[in-house]
Parts: sequence; C-alpha cells; structure tokens
Amino acid sequence: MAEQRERTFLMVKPDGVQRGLVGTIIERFEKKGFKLVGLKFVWPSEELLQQHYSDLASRPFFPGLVKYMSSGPVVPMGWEGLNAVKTGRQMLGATNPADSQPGTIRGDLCIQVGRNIIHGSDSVESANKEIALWFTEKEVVGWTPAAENWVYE
Ligand code: DAT
Ligand code: MG
Repeated sequence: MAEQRERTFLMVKPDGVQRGLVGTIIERFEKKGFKLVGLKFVWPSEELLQQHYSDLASRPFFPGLVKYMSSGPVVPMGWEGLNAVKTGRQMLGATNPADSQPGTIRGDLCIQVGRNIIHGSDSVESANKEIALWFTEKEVVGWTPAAENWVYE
C-alpha cells in the first residue's frame, strides 16, 4: 500500500537531548508502529536551521529560535507509515505546550513554546523537503520490519 510509505520528519530539539528525552520520544513512535527510516545525532549550524525554518524568517521570535536550535546537538529522524505526518503532529501536541493535551509528547514533557523539545513536519510536502535537507539519499533506509503484517492488515 503506497499510503503506508508516507514519511514525516521529526527532530528532538536541543532541550530534548539535554534533558535525556531522546529514548522516551523514539519509544513513542516505535510503539505506535511507525517505521524508522533515518536517524542521526548532529550539532546543526545556524545556516541549516535558517533554511529549515525559512518560512518563519520574518517572525519576531526567529533569531531566538535559531539560537536555541543551534545551541546543542539534535536528533533528526525520518519515520514512515500510514498518515505519518498527521498522526505525528497529533502525537506531538500543539506548538505551545500550554495548549497541548496530556498524553501528547509536548503535553506530557515540556512547558513553554520556546522549549517544546520536538519538531514535526506539518505536511507531506514539507516532510519531503525537510528529509532532503537533513539527510542524504543514502542516509534514508528502505526496509521491511518483521512485524509489518501485524501492524497493517
Ligand atoms: P511547530 O513546531 O508546532 O510546527 P511552528 O512551525 O509554527 O510550530 O514554529 C516553529 C517553532 O518556532 C515552534 O516549535 C516553537 C517556535 N515558536 C513558534 N511560535 C512561537 C512564539 N510565538 N514564540 C516563541 N517561539 C515560537
Ligand atoms: Mg512547523
């Protein structure tokens, strides 16, 4: 099924890494049944982050956002599965953790919008752009999990 191959780009932000939440965050997507297709640990440059957040360049919080995001290592990831983009966003919760429901990652694990621990693509189009920005083609791995037929009918 082609729709199972939808990909989203998620990234544990520097505060998530510093607070030791990488494993907890990855666990949620693994347990859900999504398939990891790319993962790395990098300290990103300001230039890369300016590209990643180029849509927000005119916003007053942009300089602070780039400074925060480049303040330490992050964990960029590609995840694949049915409705991965929309469901991924639901699992993240609202942009502002104060508006995020309990049970979501931001609702459970953080407090302020400027330290909201995780990024998730907002559309299939931006997911594809973001995966191409953070990963080379070879770093994105196509594979079949042993449990695939137990996740999808
Ligand atoms: P999201 O990360 O939920 O996709 P976004 O794309 O609108 O949200 O913004 C990107 C990040 O910028 C967001 O995760 C945190 C920061 N941000 C957004 N709005 C902000 C605000 N009003 N004040 C401070 N930081 C903000
Ligand atoms: Mg966004």
